[in-house]
Amino acid sequence: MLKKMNLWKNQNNSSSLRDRIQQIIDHEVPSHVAIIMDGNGRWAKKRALPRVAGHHEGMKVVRKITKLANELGVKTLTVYAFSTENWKRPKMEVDFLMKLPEEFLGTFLPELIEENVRVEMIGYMDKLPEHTRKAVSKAMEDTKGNTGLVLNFALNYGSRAEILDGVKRVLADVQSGIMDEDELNEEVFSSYLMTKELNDPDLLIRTSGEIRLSNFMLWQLAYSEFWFTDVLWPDFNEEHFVEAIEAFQSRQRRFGGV
Ligand code: V0D
Repeated sequence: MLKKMNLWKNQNNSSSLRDRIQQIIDHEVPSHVAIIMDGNGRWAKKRALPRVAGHHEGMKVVRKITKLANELGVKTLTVYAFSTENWKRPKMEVDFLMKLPEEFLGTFLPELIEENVRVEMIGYMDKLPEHTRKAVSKAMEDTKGNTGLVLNFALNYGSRAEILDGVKRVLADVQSGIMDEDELNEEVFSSYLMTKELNDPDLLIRTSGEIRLSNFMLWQLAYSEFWFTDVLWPDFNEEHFVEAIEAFQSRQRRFGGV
């Protein structure tokens, strides 16, 4: 797998990317990596291109990073593709974004299946246009038996709404007698969230220089390592991902128990 990748060799005496990847694999790889993919609009603006050109370029980066994450042995990769706030954008931009899942899957689904990737999603799916929902549902269906990386798209996701909905469902279950109030603890509450099937992220990456969570996985990121970069998402590449994982591993070595 590794030799098929385009891993340029360094001219200087620093480790080649391939060596760094091997080093990573030999250590504790974060099981769940979450990414806030920011900076697509800024990338386009810098090039005097329409914002949607940045989104389109960003889509190709999702594919590249999925492939690398799978090869590193990451179990779950969550990518924040569309927030509940993003509806405020111009209609033509939203319409373009809503076609990206179809384009992404039309191009890459066969490769994802080939690589044993399972597609999942979190977010308020019912609010998405029918064509988007159908594409994502088909991808989930076609990959449901796969046992490699879980590629989890956060689509129309918002963390506060997720938590409130969880609270409401807990209340309903207590009122109907399905659950006793005393049974409620952190683990039980986690099972009322959209991420119930997933471990909490070990590592959060955010691109484009913003140092905030923007309503992303507020509950789930309580103990995660954070890694921020000024690199814009369309410019994010394998080396940046490797750098983030290396930073995670060196923090684990310095501060991690045992
Ligand atoms: C734009 C950068 C892939 C962030 C990445 C609907 C914003 C490119 C998907 C995708 C988006 C989603 C589900 C799926 C397959 C692919 C995607 C959206 C935006 C919003 F099953 N990229 N991508 N979805 N962008």
